[in-house]
Formats: sequence, structure tokens, C-alpha cells
Amino acid sequence: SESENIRTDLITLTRFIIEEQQRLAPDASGELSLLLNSLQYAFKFIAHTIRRAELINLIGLYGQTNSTGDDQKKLDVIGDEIFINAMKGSGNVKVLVSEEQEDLIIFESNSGNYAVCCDPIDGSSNLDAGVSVGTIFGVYKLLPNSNGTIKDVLRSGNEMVAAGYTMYGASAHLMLTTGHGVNGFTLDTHLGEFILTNPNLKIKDNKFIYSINEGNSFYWSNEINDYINSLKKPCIENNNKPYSARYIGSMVADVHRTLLYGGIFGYPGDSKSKTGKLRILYECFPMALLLEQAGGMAVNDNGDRILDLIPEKIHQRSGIWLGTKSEIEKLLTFIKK
Ligand code: P6P
Repeated sequence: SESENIRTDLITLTRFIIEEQQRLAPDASGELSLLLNSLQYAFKFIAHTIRRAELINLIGLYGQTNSTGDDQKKLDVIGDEIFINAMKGSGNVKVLVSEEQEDLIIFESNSGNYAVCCDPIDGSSNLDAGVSVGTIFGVYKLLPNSNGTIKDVLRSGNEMVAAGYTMYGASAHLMLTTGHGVNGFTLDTHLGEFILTNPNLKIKDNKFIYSINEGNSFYWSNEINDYINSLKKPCIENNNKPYSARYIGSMVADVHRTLLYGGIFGYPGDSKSKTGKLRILYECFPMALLLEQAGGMAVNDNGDRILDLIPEKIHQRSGIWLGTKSEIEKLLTFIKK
């Protein structure tokens, strides 16, 4: 009957955060839990705004460019403002790095102990085409006795205490790790709650998918061209079929598919941009942490672990490869110096 398939014991993100805190850090202050709740508020607000954007025609160029020279869409600006206000309003965030802000933001009036690095709406160049975009975030606890300086964020990715993304597609999907595995949540817009839908998510074994912008292949190194070309040949482990190519051009969407289906995603450096396009603090580190926590791997163009990098500038870029462990290990046989 109808009543049989109504779940009445939903695990909301709020409940999940509290239960995780009690399970993993019973004597914690609860500040990170409060911060995660402020983050989910920002995601709900951005999700709502993106949905309305189609209707109230927010789509289109805002007519300015952001600190890194990309054409800025109106939604980029609004997503950034929503995020800044949510982090300021949380009271727990002292330092904020945003792709849309050239300089670090220090919330002087906040007494919080956390620094957040974010890309408020990554992939926004695809917005007009209705492609899924997302918010990517990483969280550091301030260094001991710090009052909030750039030193709190120019650190290895191993020191991030939480990271993840929210992809705004048909539904809003949040993938979150606090260093104890990855859990996926889906926004129920009627309840206004993120509901646990992918508990303890682990990346699938290889689905023989590669995800890269082949339009850059003329500029790739020989090693990378050799690796990608090797995937185009029928291979025994894939029933004598070549790999499938899947590239959306929105990192959150490409990484989400990689997490759920397996395979490899790459945005390598090349002869025209040595350090690639993706930013260490708010694209590479959060995705690398998620993939490792889901049983995958993430390395740079030298085969070094992404999380071991230490950025010297807040918008510093790095080449990145992430995905199924066995696939990354195959890549390493081509690129390991
Ligand atoms: P390309 C989107 O603009 C973005 O920052 C990432 O989301 C995406 O992975 C990448 O750039 C796509 O770049 O050069 O392939 O269009």
C-alpha cells in the first residue's frame, strides 16, 4: 500500500553531522558541526538561486571579469556573495578564500577557528547550456594561536579537516568528507533538507572511462599523449573494447560521474599552461581528499600525491589526475619520472 514505501526515518545532514560528532569526537566543541550547517545553508540558497535564475533571467554576462580574468556570470557574483555572507554569518569562519576574490577575506568580527576555501559556482561557463555546476569547498582549522592569516591556508591538503562539493543538477547532490570516508546527500526541496543517499561511498572499480579535454592534446607532453592513446586501443581487461570518453567540462559534474562510475579524470598542465587550469586550494585539494577517502587516488603531472602539495599563492594551479586507483597506477607507468 501507499504507506509501505514512505520512509519515516530519514537521516538528514543535520542529524548525520551530530551523530558523526558524537561517534568520532565526543568531546569536540561542536564548532565544525556548526560550520557544516552554515555550509549546507549556503548550498540550499545557491541551489534555489540557480533554479530561479532560469526564470528571472539572471543568465547572461554580468559585464565584469573576476580576479582571475574569467568572464563573470551574474550567478557567479551572486553565488559568491551568498557564500561570503553565509561564512561571515556562521561566526565560526575567520578566513575565506574564494575563486571570485583576488585577496583573502578575514572576518575580523568573527572569533571562529576555521578557514574555508571555495569555488562558489565552479563550471559556471556552462550555466547557459543547462550543464550541472557546483560549489567546491575545503576547510582548515586555524593554526594554533592564529587569529586568521594567509598562513592558515597555504598548507598541505593533508591538513584539511573537511571537504566536498554540492552539484546543482536535476537535484542538488552534496558529497562530503570529514576524513572518515565519503557520504552523499540529496536535497529534498520540499523538506529543505539534505538526505543521506550514498552512505560510505566508495569509488567503483574501473568502468574504463577517461575524462579529459582532448582539444588540448596538441599541447600535452608525449607521455600524456602516449597514455591517452593507449586507452583508445581495444584492451583485454575491457573485453577487447577501448575506453569510453566522457567529458562535460564542469569539474564537479565530471568528478561526480567519476566517483559514481569509476574511471579517470585529468586536467594536466601542458606547453601553453604549465600548471594546468585547476586551482589547488578550492578545486584540486577538495576533490583529491574526496577521491582518496572514497578509495581512489589523485596525483599531479609528476605523479606526486595532490594532497602533499603546499601552495605558495591562494589561486595557484596544478595539473591533476584523479579516479580509480588501478587507473591512476596505470597512468603512473607513463608519467612517473
Ligand atoms: P576546459 C570550468 O570552467 C572549469 O573551471 C572546471 O569546472 C572544468 O573542469 C574546466 O574548467 C574545464 O576547462 O578548458 O576543458 O573548458
